[in-house]
Amino acid sequence: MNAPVQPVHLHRPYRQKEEAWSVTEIEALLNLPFMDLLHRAASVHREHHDPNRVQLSTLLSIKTGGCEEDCKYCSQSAHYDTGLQAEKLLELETVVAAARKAKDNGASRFCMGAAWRQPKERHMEQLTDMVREVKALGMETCLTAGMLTEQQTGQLKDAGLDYYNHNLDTSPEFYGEIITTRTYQDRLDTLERVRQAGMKVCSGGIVGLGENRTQRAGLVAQLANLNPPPDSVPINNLIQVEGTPLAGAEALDPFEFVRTIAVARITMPRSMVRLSAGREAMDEALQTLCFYAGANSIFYGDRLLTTGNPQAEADQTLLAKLGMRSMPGDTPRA
Ligand code: SAM
Ligand code: DTB
Ligand code: SF4
Repeated sequence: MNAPVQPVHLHRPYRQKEEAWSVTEIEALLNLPFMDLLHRAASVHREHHDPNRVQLSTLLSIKTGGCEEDCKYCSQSAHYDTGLQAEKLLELETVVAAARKAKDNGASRFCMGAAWRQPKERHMEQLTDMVREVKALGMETCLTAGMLTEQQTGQLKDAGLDYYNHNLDTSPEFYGEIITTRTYQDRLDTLERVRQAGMKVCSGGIVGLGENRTQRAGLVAQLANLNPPPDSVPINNLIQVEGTPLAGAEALDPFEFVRTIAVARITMPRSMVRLSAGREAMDEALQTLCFYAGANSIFYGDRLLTTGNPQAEADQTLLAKLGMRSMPGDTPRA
């Protein structure tokens, strides 16, 4: 009788990588048969996290639209006519009320997003007040507001900011096709300042921009080779916004999205991998595949920043069906 054929790669020990991941290695992972890739990702996930737990973050746009940057996917860029009404920075009370509601609904982290190239000096007091008051509710705090100076990271850290979100978005090679108003190095520099100030880094990317598989591997390599890798890694699937240059782009194959989650999990075993923008267009089965592939965090609440997200009740129903529970904060196993 013939012995069953065992694929060699499944028997290689899951290494605790110290050396850098190459783009070629990551692309080889992306090229694996789907079942092999998922099995490997799910195994890494179980080694480091409880696979039945998911972390819930709620987003609020605290300053909407009118952004100077030209990110081709974004509803909030002043470079494109998306019909979005620009708004000023929200009042403290409005933000705190939204955070309280998010907490009551079961979110553990409150993420505040501002459509800025970088915060101005005159905004810092309002921002730090928001961080302080949200933190006082007993929630984890996260902010995304563009590039930061060293002084600003210090101010935010002192106010109690736990996480700063600043995405690399795509690979260095493809980046220039999507954003021309700030460089990849600008983004890396902000992440370094966030880390130096002692805050946790939330950094991920966006797929479905027209990048190829090598370029998706390039994004994951950049993230995984940060030392240490980001604590949170949001993987966004492009939400096509009318009026942006990427409206009408060819949609990414859903299995390719799941593959991207899986390689993020394998290459960043201890990080929280967030199934981020684009969930509203995914059915329950596809989201479940993402969880199986190692996603263990979602944006929770009926809105992202300017676009929709699944209703909180629908998410609760899905999690209940899957026997998954929300977690109070980031609790990796090791
Ligand atoms: N202005 C800040 C910045 O870019 O650093 C923060 C807000 S920005 C909206 C945060 C991230 O959301 C982007 O880096 C991108 O990955 C994601 N994003 C923005 N628009 C999106 C869209 N239409 N579809 C999917 N993800 C999107
Ligand atoms: C991230 O990576 N995704 C979130 C959060 N960080 C700020 C934003 C998604 C935005 C989706 C488009 C919108 O709602 O405007
Ligand atoms: Fe501005 Fe952020 Fe949108 Fe880029 S992604 S246009 S920086 S709000």
